[in-house]
Amino acid sequence: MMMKQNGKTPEDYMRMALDLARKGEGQVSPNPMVGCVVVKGGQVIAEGYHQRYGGFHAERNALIYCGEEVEGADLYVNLEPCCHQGKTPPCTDIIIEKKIARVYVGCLDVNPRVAGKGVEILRAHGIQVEVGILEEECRKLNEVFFYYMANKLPFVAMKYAMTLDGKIACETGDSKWVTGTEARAYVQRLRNRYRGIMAGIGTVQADDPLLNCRMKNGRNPVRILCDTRLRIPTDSRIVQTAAEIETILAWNPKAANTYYESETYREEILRKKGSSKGRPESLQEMQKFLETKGITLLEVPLKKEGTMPELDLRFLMQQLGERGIDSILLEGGGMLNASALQEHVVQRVYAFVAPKLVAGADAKSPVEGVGIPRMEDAVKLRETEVFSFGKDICITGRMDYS
Ligand code: AOF
Ligand code: ZN
Repeated sequence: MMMKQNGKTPEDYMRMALDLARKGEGQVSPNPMVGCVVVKGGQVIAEGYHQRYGGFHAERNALIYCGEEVEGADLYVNLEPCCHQGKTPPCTDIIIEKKIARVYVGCLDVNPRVAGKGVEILRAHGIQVEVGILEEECRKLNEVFFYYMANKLPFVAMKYAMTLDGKIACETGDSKWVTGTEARAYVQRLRNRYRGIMAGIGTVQADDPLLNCRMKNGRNPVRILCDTRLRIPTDSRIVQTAAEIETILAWNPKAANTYYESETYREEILRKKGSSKGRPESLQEMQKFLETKGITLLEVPLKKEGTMPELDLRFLMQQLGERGIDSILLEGGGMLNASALQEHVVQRVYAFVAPKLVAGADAKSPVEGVGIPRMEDAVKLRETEVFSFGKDICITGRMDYS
């Protein structure tokens, strides 16, 4: 497509590349979102983006059908062109082959197979390369990719919605809805963007959520539930839909065994027998039941033992990272959120705030657990931003644990 683009700066073209890159949101994980714009004589003569995991990279998508007309053109790309043979051939090859004169790079890659070598190769072939156009925006767009590449751990974003007086539900437990439709639509977009979604078993028991993505053309995140003692209701919507939506249950066999052998559990089964038939009585039966429903059981050691056992979330994150889960939207209750914060597994917060108050000392707040004693030692956010969604606002920022 030919477009008149006179009078534009490198930043303007990089912004176009970023807009193209965003079209891959939710489709490319754990690869980065990358967009590419090719400009000659003040006109955009080609463009492309990374459309899906395993597919061609942005640069190749932009250049593949170009002929001699691209000779001497400028190329804008938000991430350093790769120089390795991966699932697709190196992007540096096609840039050299098509005789591009100048390459404007948003930010360098951190993938050790690339990391500066892409730029080096282009320069060695006489191509002029400029690095750092809108660098901050480019790094931010792929914050998940950079974090996962460097740490092999999922990038976790804690998301919650609260009233102006800091409650996520009324004293009665009623919570539908704290925020309005616009804010909730944005949460659906986050569910599409993040590879996994995490909640605690308390949330499943209280709300029976689906934790899916209801955005048009959206993709369901992998559902990850922290269920130390395997207490998930067998008739919950999560269990009933596990055949269609990938579901991982993180649990601890020892804690579960103690629970299944306890009086409490026996009583619970007896009490429920009439209404909810078929709940397996033994732990082994329960494991088998969940597996036949399509749920993956992931054994995790305990961080805390006792009557309220807690999973080692750092261990869990390592396991999830190894399974290719690069990002997780944490929609936990107060306890899970507190543990995640204390174990420093959270990298970003999305706090939605609705301009209303419900009061009540017993009304739940977003992060509970044991608090930090001194205000001075509060976990702080950096690079904070505020967005409006209808009457609600969203405050977001990166955690600063230093
Ligand atoms: C992408 N899309 O547009 C660019 C990427 O798994 P592969 O073989 O497709 O290679 C992925 C790596 O390629 C990725 O980690 C990043 O370093 C580099 N650039 N990747 O998926 C793109 N330009
Ligand atoms: Zn590439």
